[in-house]
Amino acid sequence: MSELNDQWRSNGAVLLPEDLVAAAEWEEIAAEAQACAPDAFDRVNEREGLQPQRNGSITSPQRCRAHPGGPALKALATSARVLDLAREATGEASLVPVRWGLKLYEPGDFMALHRDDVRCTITLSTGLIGDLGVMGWVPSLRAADSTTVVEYAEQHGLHPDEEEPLPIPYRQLQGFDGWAIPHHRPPFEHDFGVLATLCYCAL
Ligand SMILES: O=C(O)CCC(=O)C(=O)O
Ligand SMILES: [Fe+2]
Repeated sequence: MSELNDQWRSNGAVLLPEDLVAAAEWEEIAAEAQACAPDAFDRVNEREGLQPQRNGSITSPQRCRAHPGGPALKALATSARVLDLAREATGEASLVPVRWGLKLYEPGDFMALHRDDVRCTITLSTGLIGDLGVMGWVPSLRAADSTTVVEYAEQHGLHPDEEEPLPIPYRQLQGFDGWAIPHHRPPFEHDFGVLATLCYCAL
């Protein structure tokens, strides 16, 4: 059994090796993200509270800007070396990249407690620009049904911090089980940050 798979199974989170992506490649992806910023669109959900979806995901209030990124981000998301490690970590040989994109955070932007789309067997996140700090999450609810997650939010709020947060490293890929584990982005406290997320689905 691999070390990455051990981490995945016990924590639902797996930090990919720091040297997986060269500094020059990160630089190119970050420069591309900077160039995309003026064309980013608003990503706003003003419905109150958590909204469980029929497919098992849970949407919730959020505010930020987003952009699908350009060819450098696509090259990373679809590269064999990243895919191989995502497959090793999850133990899912059929994993394929399904979508990727940028989230641009400004002061006060946030994403309340939610569960990702059902196609996100594993999500890989990294800070491209700025300090992305930590993501709040509740790994103890990994196996919980949606009603339990909604009740948890009613009790602990939309940004619960009872459990250890998950650091989102700068230019290093942090994998997590965002479909099963409820997670959230607390209100952003820095001037500007760009997060890249890559999503892989087991067919
Ligand atoms: O800002 C983050 O780190 C989390 C973003 C997130 O959960 C999402 O895009 O689904
Ligand atoms: Fe998410």
